[in-house]
Amino acid sequence: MITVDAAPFPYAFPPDRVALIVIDMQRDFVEPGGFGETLGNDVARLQAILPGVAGLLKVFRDNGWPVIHTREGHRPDLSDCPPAKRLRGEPTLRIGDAGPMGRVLIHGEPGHGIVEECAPVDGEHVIDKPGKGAFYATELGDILARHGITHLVFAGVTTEVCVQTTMREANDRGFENLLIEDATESYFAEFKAAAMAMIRAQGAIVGWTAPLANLQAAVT
Ligand code: TIU
Repeated sequence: MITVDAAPFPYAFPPDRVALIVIDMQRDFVEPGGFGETLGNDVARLQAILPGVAGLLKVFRDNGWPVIHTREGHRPDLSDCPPAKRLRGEPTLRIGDAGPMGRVLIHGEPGHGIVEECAPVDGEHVIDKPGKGAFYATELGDILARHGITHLVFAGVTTEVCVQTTMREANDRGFENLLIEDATESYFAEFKAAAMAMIRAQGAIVGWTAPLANLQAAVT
């Protein structure tokens, strides 16, 4: 077992049963002109974690541990996008509308792609998901079972939406979850802090959190 100094108490994982899940590091969330900005958010906040996510990817790649990337998005005909999702609120552009990075949150459009700093490499899984959680309507559960994974390390955006939803889905499926604090971000500083507090409250009710440096120290 490898033990990481984490909150609310140390996180131990078997190195042959751990995988990294990087949630939705897409141009649509991180760059101006995409889905995140259409919802009224300042996307610049999210760019601060690019070195953290890259550093975390390096830890997993150097050790040969599985890496899974997710992308939130929909088919070009929107058949997998519930009207309730597309019509909610008053965004400047709706899902499927043409924007500066192509059609918003649609498979294959420039905005749907993962940012260069976190781009998948050969052998890594890329999961396309229509929802906020990465288990809903995807092959993620099957992939993890095939690899014999029991422990999941999480990164990506946004902390309280797709990251927290996926961690809760994973927790209910029996996975032990660690969120890397400087490899996740929200459009709202207070929501990131609250989500991390909720995850580790009540004796790690959803999982653990730790800075990247603590994981790096544990694996060297
Ligand atoms: N809006 C927001 O904070 N997030 C999302 O819509 N998706 C993800 O978190 N990926």
